[in-house]
Amino acid sequence: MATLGHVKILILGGDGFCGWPTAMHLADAGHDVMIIDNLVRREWDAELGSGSLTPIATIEERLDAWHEIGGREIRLALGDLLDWEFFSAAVAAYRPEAMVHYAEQSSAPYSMMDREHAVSTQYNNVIGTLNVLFAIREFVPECHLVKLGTMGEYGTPNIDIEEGFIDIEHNGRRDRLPFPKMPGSFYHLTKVHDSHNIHFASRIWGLRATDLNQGVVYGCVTPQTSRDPRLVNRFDYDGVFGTALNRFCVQAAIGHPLSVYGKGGQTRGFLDIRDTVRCVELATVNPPAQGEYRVFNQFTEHFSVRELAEMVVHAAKTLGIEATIEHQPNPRIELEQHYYNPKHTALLDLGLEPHKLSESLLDSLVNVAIENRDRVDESVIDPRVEWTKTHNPVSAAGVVAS
Ligand code: NAD
Ligand code: USQ
Repeated sequence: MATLGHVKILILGGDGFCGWPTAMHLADAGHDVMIIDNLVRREWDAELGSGSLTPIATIEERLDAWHEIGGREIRLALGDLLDWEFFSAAVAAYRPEAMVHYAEQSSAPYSMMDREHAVSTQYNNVIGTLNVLFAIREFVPECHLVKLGTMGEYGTPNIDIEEGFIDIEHNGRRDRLPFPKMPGSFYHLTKVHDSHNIHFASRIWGLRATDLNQGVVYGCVTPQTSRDPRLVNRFDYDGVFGTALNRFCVQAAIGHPLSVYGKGGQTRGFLDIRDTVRCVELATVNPPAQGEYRVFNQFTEHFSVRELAEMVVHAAKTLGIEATIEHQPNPRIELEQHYYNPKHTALLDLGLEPHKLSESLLDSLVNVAIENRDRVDESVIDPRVEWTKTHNPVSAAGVVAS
C-alpha cells in the first residue's frame, strides 16, 4: 500500500464538530480541501433551543479567519447531499481523489424522539450516502470514500469485536463475513445500513472505501482551532446532541451532578478530537486497493461511563471544584453491565500515536467548560428523549412532555 503525499479531498459535513477541525488539519498538512455542508446542524440547534458551549462563528467567518491567518485555501460549497443536481455537479467539477463523509444526523437521542425524527434521520443518512456512492461511480470511480461509521454499529455482544469482519466456522465450513451488528438506536442503525450499501458498491462496482467505526469523540481543541477565536470548534453538552464526557465536564463546571445513566457500566470506545483528524488523514493517505472495502475501529481507549464520571470528579478536584455523581434512571434501553473488548489495531499500524484522556482531560475539556460556564443553559442538560416512549415532543425549554 503506497502512502500518498498530496490528496484532493472533499469533506462532506465540514462545518460540523468533527468536520471543521478535519478540514483545517488536512489543509495544514498540504492537501487540497473543499467543504460541502448544508448547515442543517445549526438548524437542529434552533429546533431544540440548544447550542454550542463555545461561541462558534458562521462558516463564512470561519473561512475568512482561516485565510486571514494564512491557512492554505479551503473551498466551500453550501448545499445538501440529498440535492442530486447540486451534489453531482459539485463532485463533477471538483473531481476529488478522496471524499471524507461526515454529513449525517449524528445523535442517537434525536433519532429516537418520534417517527418524524427517526424517518428524517434514516432518510438523510442512508439516501445521502447512496448519493455519495452514485456520484463516485458516475464521476470519480477511483475516488476513495472515507466514511464515518460508528462503534455503536456492533452494539455490545458478549464476544470480542473484530475490525469489520469475522472468521466463522459453521457446520464444518468456514468463511470471513461482516461482523454481526446489533445497534442501539435508529441513528446507529443508519450506519449499519450505510455499511451494507458501501460494501455492496465495493463488491459490485469496484469502488474503494474505508468505513471508520468511530467511538465517542471528546474535546474540541486542536492546534488549528486555537489559532483565532473565530476558528473555535463546537462543543455540545445538551441532552440530545451532547456526548457523555463533554456533558460531564460542563456539569462539573456549573455544579450540576454528573448524569450517569443507570448503573454506569456501559462501556464505549473513546478518542480525542485530535486523534479523529489524524485517523482520517491516515486512512486518506493510505487508500485501499480499487474494489476493496475495509473497516477500521477508530477509538483509542475504552471506559465505562461511571469511570469517566469518576475521572472528571478527580480532575475537577485538582481545580478546587467538588463535583458529584448522580445515577439517573436510564432514558435509553441498553445493557448497563457487559463484556466489551473491541480490536483497534489497524490505525495504530498506520502510525496513529494516541492522546490519552488522563493527560488531556484538564486542558482540552474541563478548562474549556470552566472558561465558557457563563454560556451554559442549564435547562437543556437533562435527557429529553426516552427510548420506551413512542412520542417525545420536545418543548423549547427542553422538557420531556409527560
Ligand atoms: P455534526 O452534526 O457536528 O456534523 C455533521 C455535519 O454534517 C453538520 O455540519 C451538518 O450540517 C452536515 N450535514 C448533515 N446532513 C447533511 C446533508 N444532507 N447535506 C449536507 N450536509 C449535511 O456531527 P459530528 O459529531 O461532527 O459527526 C460527524 C460524523 O461522525 C457523523 O456521521 C457522526 O455520525 C460520526 N460520528 C461522530 C462521533 C462523535 O462523537 N461526534 C462519533 C462517531 C461517529
Ligand atoms: N450517557 C450517560 N450520561 C449522559 C449521556 C450519556 O450515562 O449524560 C451514556 C449513554 O447512556 C451511553 C453512553 O453514555 O451508554 C454513550 O452515550 P453518548 O451520548 O456519549 O454517545 P452515543 O449516543 O453513543 O453517540 C455518540 C455520538 C455518535 C457516535 C457514537 C459513537 O453522538 O455520533 O456514533 O457516540 S459510539 O458510542 O461508539 O457508537
